[in-house]
Amino acid sequence: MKSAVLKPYKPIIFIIIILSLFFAMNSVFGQSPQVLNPTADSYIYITNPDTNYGTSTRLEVDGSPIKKVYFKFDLSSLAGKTISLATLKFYIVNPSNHKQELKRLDDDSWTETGIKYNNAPALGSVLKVIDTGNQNNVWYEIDITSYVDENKGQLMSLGIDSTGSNGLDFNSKEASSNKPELVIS
Ligand SMILES: [Ca+2]
Repeated sequence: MKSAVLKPYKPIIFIIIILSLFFAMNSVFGQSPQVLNPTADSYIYITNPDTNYGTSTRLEVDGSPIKKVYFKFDLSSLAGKTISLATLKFYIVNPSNHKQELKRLDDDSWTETGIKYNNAPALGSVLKVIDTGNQNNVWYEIDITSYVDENKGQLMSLGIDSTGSNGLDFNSKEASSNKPELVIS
C-alpha cells in the first residue's frame, strides 16, 4: 500500500534532482564573461582647461603637460553577483615608456560632455600602476576585481594620471572598434 502511494512521485523527484544538478553545474562552469563598455569616458587637458574632450575617439594621459583620463561604468547589472575576476582593458594607439597610475574616484557626478580640467573631480588613491612598456596597437589589461566588487550594483568611476612626460593614448568608447572594456567573470 505504502509503495503504491509513493510510486507516482518518483519520476518527479528524479526530475527535481536532475534540474538541481544542472543549475549547480551551470553556476560553477557555465557562466560566460560579461563585457561592459564605459557609459562615459573623457580626458582633461591643462593647456585647454575649459575644453571638453568627451566625444574624442582617443583618451590621453600625460604628466607634462597634464592630461588625465576619466571612466564611468554602470555596474547595476552586477548587484548581488559573486565577482571572481574583473579586468579593465584598453587598446593602445600611442605608446609610452613611462608609467601611469589607475586611481579610484568616488565622485560619480561628472558627465562625459561636461568634464574639463577646470571642473574635474580630484582622483583618489592608487588602485594599480600601469606599465605598458612602450607597446603600441595592443590591448592592456588591469585586474581591478576588488574595486569592481566594492562598486557592484552602482556606478563606478575611475581615472588615470601620470607623472611622466611621455603620454599614453588609447581608444575611447567613441572609437569605431577596440573600445575600452570591463570583462567580468
Ligand atoms: Ca567619450
